[in-house]
Amino acid sequence: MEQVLQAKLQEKYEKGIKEASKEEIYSTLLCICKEKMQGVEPNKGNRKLYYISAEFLVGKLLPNNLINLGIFEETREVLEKYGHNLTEIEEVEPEPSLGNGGLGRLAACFLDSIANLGLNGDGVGLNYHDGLFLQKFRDNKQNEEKNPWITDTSWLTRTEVSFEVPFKDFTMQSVMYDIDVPGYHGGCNKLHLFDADSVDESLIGEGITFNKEEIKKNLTLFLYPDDSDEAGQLLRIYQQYFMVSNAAQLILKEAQDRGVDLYHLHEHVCIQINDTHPTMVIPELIRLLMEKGFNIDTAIDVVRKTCAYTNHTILAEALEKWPIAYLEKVVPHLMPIIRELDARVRRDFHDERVYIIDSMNRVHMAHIDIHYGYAVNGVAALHTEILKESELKPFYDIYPEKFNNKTNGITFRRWLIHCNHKLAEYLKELVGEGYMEDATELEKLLSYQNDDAVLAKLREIKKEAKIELKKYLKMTQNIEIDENSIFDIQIKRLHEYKRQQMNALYAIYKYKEIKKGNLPKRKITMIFGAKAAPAYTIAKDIIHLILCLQQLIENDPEVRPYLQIVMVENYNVTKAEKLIPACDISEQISLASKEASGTGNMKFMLNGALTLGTEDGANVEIHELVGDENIYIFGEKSENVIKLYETSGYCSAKIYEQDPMIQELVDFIIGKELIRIGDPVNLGRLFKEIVGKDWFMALLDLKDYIQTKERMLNDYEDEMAWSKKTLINIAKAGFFSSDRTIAEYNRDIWHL
Ligand code: 26Q
Repeated sequence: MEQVLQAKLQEKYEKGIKEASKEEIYSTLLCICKEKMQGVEPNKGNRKLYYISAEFLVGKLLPNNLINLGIFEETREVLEKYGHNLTEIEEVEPEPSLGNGGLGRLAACFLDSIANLGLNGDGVGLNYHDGLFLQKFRDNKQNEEKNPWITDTSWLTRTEVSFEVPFKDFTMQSVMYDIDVPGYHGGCNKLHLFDADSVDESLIGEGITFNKEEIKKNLTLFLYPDDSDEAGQLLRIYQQYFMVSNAAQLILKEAQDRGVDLYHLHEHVCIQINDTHPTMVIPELIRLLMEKGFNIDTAIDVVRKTCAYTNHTILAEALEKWPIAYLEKVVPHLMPIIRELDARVRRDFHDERVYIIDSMNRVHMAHIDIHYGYAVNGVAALHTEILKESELKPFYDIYPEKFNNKTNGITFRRWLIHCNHKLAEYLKELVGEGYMEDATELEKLLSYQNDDAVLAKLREIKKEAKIELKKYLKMTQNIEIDENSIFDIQIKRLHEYKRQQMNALYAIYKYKEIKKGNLPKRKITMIFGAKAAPAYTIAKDIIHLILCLQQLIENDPEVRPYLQIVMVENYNVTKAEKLIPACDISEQISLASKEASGTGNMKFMLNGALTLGTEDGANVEIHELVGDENIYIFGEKSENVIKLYETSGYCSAKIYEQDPMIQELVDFIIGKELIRIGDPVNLGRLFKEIVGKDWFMALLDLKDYIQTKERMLNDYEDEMAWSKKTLINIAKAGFFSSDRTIAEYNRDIWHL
């Protein structure tokens, strides 16, 4: 590495390693990685997977690629020898912001595991120039700014591949960019990101505003811009069709290049549809095959045997239903096919719940996937059960054989080896290197659960991670935190169902207790990180509440020694990598039945945090693995929550009126302390929402939540017992390796 780096730096900048700047070293390392990846054999196989997704939240690529190419350690040592620090070099890389949250990050973990397992599978998506917005706090509120992440030296490689994508009134020429995805065990796949040269960044005005009608210029500017109005929704349909038309053309081209007889396409190609966002690939492929001479029956048959669908949500508002009128405006050439697909459903089934086109002339995208794909999966055991038993029951009754569960996973390369190198090395000392291949070998750790020296070492590693986070927060936000406090962390997209507002009500509870003189044994540092969708008013109000509480407590000398709230600005993958290793309490407090899986819960567990959570998503499986003793579960069970919705049996106002303690906490939102700091409009609106509606039942679980968290804080004081619990969590985390998840997808769905 030393010689290669030296030679390259000389060639590019006429500098030695010692003299080179961080930026120069970064871009040189990038070139070295790119060249190395070009030399890696692409993974091969008879059947090739295309994982189509509107989001790939890959995170920074330098450390990831150095690890997977097996040159991370070497590089670090060489840099150190010349007075540089690899962590500081990593800072130079802008994080690609190609995803919102869980779904996009899952796609990135999957690409890593697909390559790691040597499977032949590429990702296909869009190259958003400014991705998801950059979050800035001003006056205790979220502001959105553009987030240009593509710089001169970038991991993207422009290819010669280009297609014509037909819209109603015009066609657009695409260009395909590739990002290499090297496997930890050699082999290499690609992430194909489609873009268009006509896209014009100068269209962007103040913040993230732009002309939504100028499709040729705006198509790939942003990830899911505001879809609260018609123009925003139309743009989303343009983006989706652009993505899938390119994907379909690429798939057919690659198949034909391989000499595949398209009548046997399904034997050579498999398409995974990541949520409904790429659903139009089904009618588009049918259309393209018919252009090549297929009759419609055969085209449908081949496509059905090629496509599989993953569902990531049961929230009604996230299940896509596009008005026919919108599709007619953007892709009228797909409508005859969609109508035919619907007609066939109506011929075979007499249940309007499974129709593709409903009585309000809306096209249900998930229904296309289920009827015209060969597999449907949920992302955690509970989620799949809910799909089968309630949300998608009429479909399960028709096609029981299509439904299967694939519990999510995370890549241990990024979420342990990279983000918590010290822990990874120590685990290697304890259980051997085998766990890197087979993560379930972490269970060997259980034999150390009563070993005081091991438990002490785990605490030491946690403390070091807390000190690292302290330095990072000081550097990035000029915030001082106390490494001797307990770190209680909730980081995820802001959504009412995830119930950050319930956590904020806990903070109010604790504030009041401290004011009364009931002091906690140890300082609590509550950390939040969350972006709210720009048009999601209540989510932004919750951010406002948290930021106001942060300020209130910061300026109160009575409370500050015992409680601190920190809202991390612009929460993203890079920040997650710093926060997760430092965490003691992992907040997974969604309303039971609403969080399909969660994947942050897995990352925290692997890094030795204990879960404070509801019986929701993959929390249920974590609970089963670690047992009652090693997790803190509270709240209403999902079947009861589902019943409450069915019977309209929940009334937050009743709880508010009948419970003085809850009333006191909720009233604080519009009390004099906060109104002095915050905006009465935002706080008043949030107060009204919680008392008058509380659709995700925060007040229902609030008491149990507070009590359980108090018990947890108490337990933390028994160092040995707590450390033993963290060890058991790490030991049981192997199941959540995305290598396991991908092996299951391959065994049951892809058959690559
Ligand atoms: C839909 C219509 C219009 C505009 C936007 C959308 C939209 C965008 C993003 C709908 C959904 C998403 C993202 C969903 C998501 O991230 N789901 C999460 O997926 C994770 C991986 O499976 C799960 O762990 C989480 O539980 C789930 O919330």
